[in-house]
Amino acid sequence: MSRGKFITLEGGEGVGKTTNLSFIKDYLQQQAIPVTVTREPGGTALAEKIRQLVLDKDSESISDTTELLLMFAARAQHIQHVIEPALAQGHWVLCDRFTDATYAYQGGGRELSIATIALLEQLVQGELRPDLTLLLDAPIEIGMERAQKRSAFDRFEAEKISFFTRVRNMYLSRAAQQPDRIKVIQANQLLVNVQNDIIEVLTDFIK
Ligand code: T5A
Repeated sequence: MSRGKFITLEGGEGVGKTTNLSFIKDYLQQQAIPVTVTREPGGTALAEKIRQLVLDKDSESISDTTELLLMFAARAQHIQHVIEPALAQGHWVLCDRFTDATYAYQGGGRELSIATIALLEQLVQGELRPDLTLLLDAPIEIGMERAQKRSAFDRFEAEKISFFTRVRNMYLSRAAQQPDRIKVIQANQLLVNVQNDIIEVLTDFIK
């Protein structure tokens, strides 16, 4: 059995990752591809507990380094228990955020060392990297407006616009550096148009 492909969805707050995740799952399944859908931080019982800790805005203040290590602790658990077994079984893994989010939020947003993130990436992931990343990109105000309508802000969503500007810039600069893997999708359009753009990228990838 051949190993599955690893696809990640990335982008700022409220750009439509969760909405498009189920759309992509349905599309892949229509192509008779077995899919495992998951998310970060999270994806296992322990990693979901870590997610609650890092998203809770009423907890004690979390240092930037603690936040970074918690993201990779959750990821180590997720890779071992969900991602690697699914890929080995031939499933395509569709993941709502992965390590590009760490580069964007902890590297860009919190301005932590990129070299340190790269070191942790190597330690936790070994050779594992996404085969394809869909980066949903929209002006920050659009995403925040959508996120605000959906639910109360979590600890990240309560950050300032300057933080999200650094996050977005880091995502876009990674996409510019790795154009073969990271495909930018304009998320500031009608959902049907966003999904047409996604299908175009996926069709090309499946070929
Ligand atoms: N994080 C995560 C790190 O700091 N480091 C890391 O390493 C990782 C992995 C996780 C948080 O953790 C941080 C980043 C995050 O702050 P999350 O829940 O994954 O949080 O991320 P959020 O961005 O908060 O997820 P959201 O659910 O808010 O945003 P989505 O999933 O991008 O947006 P979605 O699909 O829920 O859509 C939001 C609303 O917009 C509507 C939807 O119907 C929904 O109501 N919508 C549209 N409306 C109009 N036109 C369109 N094209 C639309 N698309 C969606």
